[in-house]
Amino acid sequence: MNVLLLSMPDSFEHMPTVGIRMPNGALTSLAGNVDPHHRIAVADLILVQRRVRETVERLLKELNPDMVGLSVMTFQRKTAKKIIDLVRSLRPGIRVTVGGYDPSMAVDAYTDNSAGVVDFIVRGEGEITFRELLRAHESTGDYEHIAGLSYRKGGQFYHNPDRTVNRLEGEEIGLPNRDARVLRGYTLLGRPVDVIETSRGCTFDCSFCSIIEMRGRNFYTYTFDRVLADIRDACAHGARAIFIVDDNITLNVRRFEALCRAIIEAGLNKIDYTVQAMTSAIANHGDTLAPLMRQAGFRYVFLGIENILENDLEFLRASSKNTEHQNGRRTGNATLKAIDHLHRNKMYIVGGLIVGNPDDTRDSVEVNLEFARRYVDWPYIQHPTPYPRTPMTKDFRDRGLIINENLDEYDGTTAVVRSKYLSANDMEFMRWRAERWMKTRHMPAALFHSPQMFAHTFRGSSFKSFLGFEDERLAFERYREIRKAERAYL
Ligand code: B12
Ligand code: SF4
Repeated sequence: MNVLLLSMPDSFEHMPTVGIRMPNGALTSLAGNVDPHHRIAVADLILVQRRVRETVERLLKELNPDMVGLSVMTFQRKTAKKIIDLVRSLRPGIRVTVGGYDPSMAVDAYTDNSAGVVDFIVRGEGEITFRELLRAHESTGDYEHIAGLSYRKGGQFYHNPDRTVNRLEGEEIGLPNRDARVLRGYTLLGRPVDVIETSRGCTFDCSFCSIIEMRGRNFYTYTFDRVLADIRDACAHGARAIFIVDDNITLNVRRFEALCRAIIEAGLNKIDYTVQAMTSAIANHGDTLAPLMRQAGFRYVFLGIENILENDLEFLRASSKNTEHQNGRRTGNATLKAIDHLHRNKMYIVGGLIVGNPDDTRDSVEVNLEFARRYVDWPYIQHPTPYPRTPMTKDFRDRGLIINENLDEYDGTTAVVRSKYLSANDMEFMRWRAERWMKTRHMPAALFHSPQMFAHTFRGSSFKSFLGFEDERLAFERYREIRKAERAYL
């Protein structure tokens, strides 16, 4: 069969495509795990953000796929529908499969056709389900035995039982197939970038995170041999920077340290690595872990600080992962210590913070912004966003604080919920105003590699607003209008 896999073109404020265009790891992993006789192509539409329609049309013509698969996050649902409509209008008989976080967490939106008319929904982990789906499709057409699959038959949808998450042991999930990519131009601030995985899952249950509903509380790891082979393959395909997409690699610190050693021993430490980390793991083990990370080539660490106020951390259910321990006793928030370890080992901190929780006031938002100003190198500040089936969504809904149901604005930097004391618009304005300047101050390197990032960061601003002759609210409103127009990808 000919199969075309697409990731959506939608990007969000902290990942502007002028400087950052990362591949979707799910699609190459699917491509690496179908039977070898299929002709499979992967197109990351983030690479052609302003040419989506032409690119999809061209690929349909050149590849003549029997099946198109889309990987969709919630804020991309509207774009996914437009792409599905386009594909169906050009090839009415084609089969459409969707997978990823949105189809898995909001199945109904795909069965009632509101997100486009689809034939198959792959819920949860996809490699084995998709392989079995293609097998069934070209043989019997019977789908009822395939765990994790929802399928349309005779105008009705059927939902098979969930698939148990894979333990990642042995060779059941093979390496990604990067040769399947048909578009070029991945970059992380001027360096060719790729993504790899070393583990899946997390045992925490932060209220804003989709992971627990997606796969339960568990943590499974790939062998180091497989991880090193994956890194080598990424390098052979041109990568000089690697983003490790693990949900929470710092859950097992001893393993992470051993992995750093393995990377060093294999001579794969000339690559710039980026990873997501918990503050507690870095704070509590930084003496040994941080120097090893540095030696292994880690350069950017996305730190899940979430919030520096204890009440907010409790609301986000993120207290324990942000707690420092000494001699087995809890000694307070781990963030500063983690930042210190990373900075002393010359790594940059991408500071993940969430502002705009139900009890937030102007002061509590400002305290967090001030913290980011002082301590993080690249701010990654978001507003709480009620993604399908997260515990936080229920909290916000029960309290009547969700003010915007427009899902394409659920990108993390648009405030779609208000607090008891602050409007969503005020919160977003505070974050937007503070964050632009933080980005310029801390990262001359980023602006050097991609000068367009400066223009992107300050879009909406004018000379008058820079000089203080114009109310910044006007620049903010212009920015929002530009952002709205950007969201129309086709
Ligand atoms: C790594 C990561 C990123 C990286 C992305 C790198 C990249 N290009 O892949 C970065 C940091 C850039 C990022 C950014 C964002 N992310 Co993110 N990210 C993740 C993370 C940690 C892992 C995703 C991953 O690659 N997993 C490994 C792959 C192999 O697994 P997978 O994606 O689940 O795919 C499997 C299945 O879902 C399925 N599948 C997926 N697609 C398809 C398609 C088909 C056809 C089929 C059959 C199956 C299938 O099969 C795959 C293999 O098993 C998750 C989860 C988490 N714990 O936080 C969040 C997560 C996916 N991100 C999320 C969000 C919201 C975002 C942002 C909007 C910012 C934000 N608010 O956090 C931006 C948007 C990015 C953009 N386009 O601009 C949300 C999505 C929630 C939702 N309901 O949509 C998640 C779940 C985190 C959360 N908040 O809960 N992210
Ligand atoms: S620690 Fe990270 S991956 Fe784990 S539940 Fe919290 S946000 Fe999600």
